[in-house]
Amino acid sequence: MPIVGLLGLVVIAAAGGGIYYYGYLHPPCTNCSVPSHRLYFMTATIFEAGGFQIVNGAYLNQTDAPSFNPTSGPNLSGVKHQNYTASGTTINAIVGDTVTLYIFGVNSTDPAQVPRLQAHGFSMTPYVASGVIPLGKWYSVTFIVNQAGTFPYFCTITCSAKHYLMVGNMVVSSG
Ligand SMILES: [Cu+2]
Repeated sequence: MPIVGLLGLVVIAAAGGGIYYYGYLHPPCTNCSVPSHRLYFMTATIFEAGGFQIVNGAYLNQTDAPSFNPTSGPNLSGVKHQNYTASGTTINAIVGDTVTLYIFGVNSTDPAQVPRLQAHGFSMTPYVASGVIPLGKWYSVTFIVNQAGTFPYFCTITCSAKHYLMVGNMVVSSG
């Protein structure tokens, strides 16, 4: 791969004789044939109320990740990113991608939710051993995918009678 493919340079302004460059770690990804940093926005609630749901996806077009805190979630204001439609439960990526998941824990009103539930869990071998998604708050994790294949993820906390169905997949292609 030519070096410019790894470090895309965009001339932002040449006013006044000065030339300014903005360096991307990767070029902005429009069809994603090169590794990118993907953001996935998800919700987690008991299976009877929807289970894991992907709300949206985005390519991050800057080096720094959005600021994040568990109460307000990711802050995308001023962050260079490109949204793309993502839904269902399948996280898509290609080998070399950095993937950041933002998952909000939804406190279900469905009586199937076990009493006094505090959180859902998140595990996806080999990338996430044991995450905790508190109800009413955000959980985030970032990892780099380094092999093609299908990687199941699942909730690790017994949250309803159909807890075992609270699952999804990450499908990684070789690019
Ligand atoms: Cu759960």
